[in-house]
Amino acid sequence: MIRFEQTFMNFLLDHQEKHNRTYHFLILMDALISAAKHIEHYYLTGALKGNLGLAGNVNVQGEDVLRMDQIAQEITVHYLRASGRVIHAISEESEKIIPINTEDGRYFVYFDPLDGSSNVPHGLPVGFLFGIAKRNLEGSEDGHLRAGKDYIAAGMFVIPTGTFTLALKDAGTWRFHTDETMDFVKPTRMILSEDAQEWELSFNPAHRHTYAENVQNWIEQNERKYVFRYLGSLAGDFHRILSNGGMFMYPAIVNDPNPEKNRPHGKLRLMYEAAVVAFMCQEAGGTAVDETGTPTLDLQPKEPHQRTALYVGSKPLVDDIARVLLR
Ligand code: FDP
Repeated sequence: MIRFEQTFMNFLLDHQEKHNRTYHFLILMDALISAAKHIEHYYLTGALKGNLGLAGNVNVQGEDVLRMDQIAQEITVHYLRASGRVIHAISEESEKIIPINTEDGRYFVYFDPLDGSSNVPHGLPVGFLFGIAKRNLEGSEDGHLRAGKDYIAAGMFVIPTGTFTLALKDAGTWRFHTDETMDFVKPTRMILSEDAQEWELSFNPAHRHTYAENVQNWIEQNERKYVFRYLGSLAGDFHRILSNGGMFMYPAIVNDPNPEKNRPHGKLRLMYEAAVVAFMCQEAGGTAVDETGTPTLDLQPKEPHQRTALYVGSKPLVDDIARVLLR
């Protein structure tokens, strides 16, 4: 007998019916999945086609734009537009908010179509991260800058591993794998491990002496208790934390010998990186805070590309470092 797994679309249909929801969200998710598959295909064959090199211009954060970033951006905007369900989108690759279907759209989408750019020239894992908020259907709407606690869903594709993780508000974080037909199948509920022996710590050790002193001290006192892993791609590193528990952190950089390199507000982008993983983490039983110990999901963005420091993972670990940060 052939064993068939439940497909993502059947899973989502069940979810929507159970909660008496519309089909619009399914159409949006179908668009995001089509985009991710399209990007994954380009990424897998990119080295061959010369798509993984530098494109020669810079993005809004002043970083080199890889051709693959531009391709991923174009693909995603195409599918979001075709879905007809999106009002505005905010993307790492576009300085301005991208108007899509401003009259009839239902959702705001915040995304980074290719996160972890240092992995791109090597064809190693990168992420496609997204958060979704819903239009306020009654009254006026000014909501394109939503805090993470107002997202209805957030997820990530780790490209090119064929994995997809989606968190649904108050309904858990679920992981799917690609089957032989390239469908995402086999929903597996992700709950952060409570077994501290499995926990991992993830941060860029090259920066550790540039962190605030209280953070450096915390690392010194705690690092030997856990396994250390760092891939340099938020989606990939967080993927491991969701499976094994522990904590990913990208603290504020405040003690760089070259003060120009300091990043007192952190490096990661709030709307399409930090809030996305914080949302997935919360639905899996974990939590996330910024450099002041404030929950990441409570941070109200003031501008689309706002940065934040991030500590995300198992609740006891994040709570422990939050106590130090609050001092
Ligand atoms: P990258 O700059 O390589 O695109 O979004 C930023 C991000 O990647 C994250 O994916 C990753 O966790 C982090 O930055 C890596 O930064 P460092 O190179 O400073 O470690």
